[in-house]
Amino acid sequence: MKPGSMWAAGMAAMAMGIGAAAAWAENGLAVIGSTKEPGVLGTVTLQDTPDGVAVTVQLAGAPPGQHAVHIHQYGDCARGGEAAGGHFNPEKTPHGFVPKDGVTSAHPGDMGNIDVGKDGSGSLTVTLPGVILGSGPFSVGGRSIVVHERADDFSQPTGNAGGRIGCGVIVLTEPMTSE
Ligand SMILES: [Cu+2]
Repeated sequence: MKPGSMWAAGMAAMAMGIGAAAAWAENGLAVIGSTKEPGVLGTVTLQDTPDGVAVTVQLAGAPPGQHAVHIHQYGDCARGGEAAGGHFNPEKTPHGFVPKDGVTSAHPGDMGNIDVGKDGSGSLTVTLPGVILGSGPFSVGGRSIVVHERADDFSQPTGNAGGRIGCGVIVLTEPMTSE
């Protein structure tokens, strides 16, 4: 959708009396499951904001240390997470850290690392600028979130983060409203 038509859609929604933000600002959830048993469990909440997709990752049962978290191409966690394919990379950009590099110089789901403590739990809060859940070239709804065995060192092509220990598909959820 071109910026102009996005604006028009927003105005049309407002005219219909639907909350302007709720009309196209989607919410999402990914439930992270382990690729091995026993293993990592977690939830990822996602929300469209004017600044991009706001992401909160919460993990338990993970090996202590840093683990890369990325959005991968396909919404399929079969075969130990391999069915998720490679990094979602619509513009064939280098690997990076999208909060700093933007979608012109990083993959849209390059969200860096989560810090996991000795108790196996950790959280990561990050906003992915230029990314959207709903629709458009940088839309991530229906793709997957992969947690890797090692830290992302931001090297090419995918950050040298090793195997896939956790995976979850991003589904769109009912908007949270105050009504
Ligand atoms: Cu990855």
